[in-house]
Amino acid sequence: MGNTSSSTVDDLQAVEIHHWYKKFMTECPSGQLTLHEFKQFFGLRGLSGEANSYIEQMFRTFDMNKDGYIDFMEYVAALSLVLRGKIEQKLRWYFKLYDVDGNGCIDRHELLNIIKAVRAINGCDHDTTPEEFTNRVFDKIDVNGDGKNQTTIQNVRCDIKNIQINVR
Ligand SMILES: [Ca+2]
Ligand SMILES: [Ca+2]
Repeated sequence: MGNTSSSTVDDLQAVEIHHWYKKFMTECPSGQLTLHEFKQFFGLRGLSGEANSYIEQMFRTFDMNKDGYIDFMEYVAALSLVLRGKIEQKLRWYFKLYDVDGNGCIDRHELLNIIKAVRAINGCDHDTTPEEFTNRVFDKIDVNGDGKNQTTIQNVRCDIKNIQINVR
């Protein structure tokens, strides 16, 4: 009954997951991605120190059970978050990614490092220096202007979309 009317969205996702699974198993036959393989997977070589630590931080946020590997389930969870996640979920993820020392606040220094890293990876020219850009973003998100040079997830919430677009 009604089994011929499967939803297009689900079909698409199944096809997509299959595609990603094939890619994953080709690049990583063991089914567990190490940090080194993770970098290869995304074609990242010869990164600067800042870019490297950004990638390592990203790896840690994907490795949800903290065993030092990204397995297929973690990989799919990460992909679906990046590709389809709701803004709130993405926000939490980005926040975790940016909050390198995990103290629940993003300070200016953490933000600067991320911006330097993203620029190093993207490798294109920008009108502003990373420092100028960081200050501009930070002044915008530090809405309570408490001068602590750090921001919490509440402050970032309203503006994360903007930041993502700008950083790219
Ligand atoms: Ca893991
Ligand atoms: Ca922090």
